[in-house]
Amino acid sequence: MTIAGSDSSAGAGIQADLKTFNALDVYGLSAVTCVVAETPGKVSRIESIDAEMVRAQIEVVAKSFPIAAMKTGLLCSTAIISAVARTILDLRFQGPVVVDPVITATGGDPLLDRGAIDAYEKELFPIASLITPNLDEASQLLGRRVADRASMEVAGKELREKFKAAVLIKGGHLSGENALDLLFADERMIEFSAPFVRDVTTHGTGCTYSAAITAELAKGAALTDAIARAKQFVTKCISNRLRWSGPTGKVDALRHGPSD
Ligand code: PXL
Repeated sequence: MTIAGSDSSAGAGIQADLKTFNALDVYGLSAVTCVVAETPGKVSRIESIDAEMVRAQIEVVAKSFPIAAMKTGLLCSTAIISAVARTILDLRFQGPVVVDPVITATGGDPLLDRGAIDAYEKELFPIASLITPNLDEASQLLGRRVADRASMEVAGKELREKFKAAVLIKGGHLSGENALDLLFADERMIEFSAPFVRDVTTHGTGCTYSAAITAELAKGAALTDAIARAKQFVTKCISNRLRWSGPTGKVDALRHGPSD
């Protein structure tokens, strides 16, 4: 199940999550938190769904379906973050919960207010199995710049200890030729690396990556296997990207194709 926002351009958000679930052969359920009117580089408007309505979507599907794993994406407001955390607790959900702390869009537009970060830290991270910040999100969570491998290592350990969850820090194109991510779990640090694909507008990679991890966990994979497979999947979605020439120039989208 994904609990996330709707992206009208369909490369990120619940659309990316559901396409990813489908490509990886798991049935996707969804609870919508907000509706975002946007194109890949620019958010033009966001409207939040009432927090009680978010709770209602999660509760009603949990009554009928055996949910194997959950992920959260854009939660939009402090009230929704709290409602999602409380609902998951009230359901006594026992499966993996992947929290992708979406704070800004790929184009840099803010998607969350500052108070919301507190709600993440106090309510949602403590019930997460895995938290997946990118460099920007890790910097905002720690209040200092996380921008190289050394600072990723310190940040990952600190976040893991603070929230008692596994933490995957996504380094993006930090290391030049490779996209490097570091997992901090069970007192260990594990590297995941894949060739960095250039010249693609990569809107939605974070959503796709965390959705793919969630799908693999739902199928029963161990955390490190789930991340390794998800990274391969997201790299493939980027290399196989779609491209059109639209009214305002070129527009790219991830191809959430089948895994092989
Ligand atoms: O990529 C972050 C993101 C997540 N969720 C929704 C979005 C975006 C980015 O634009 O629209 C719904």
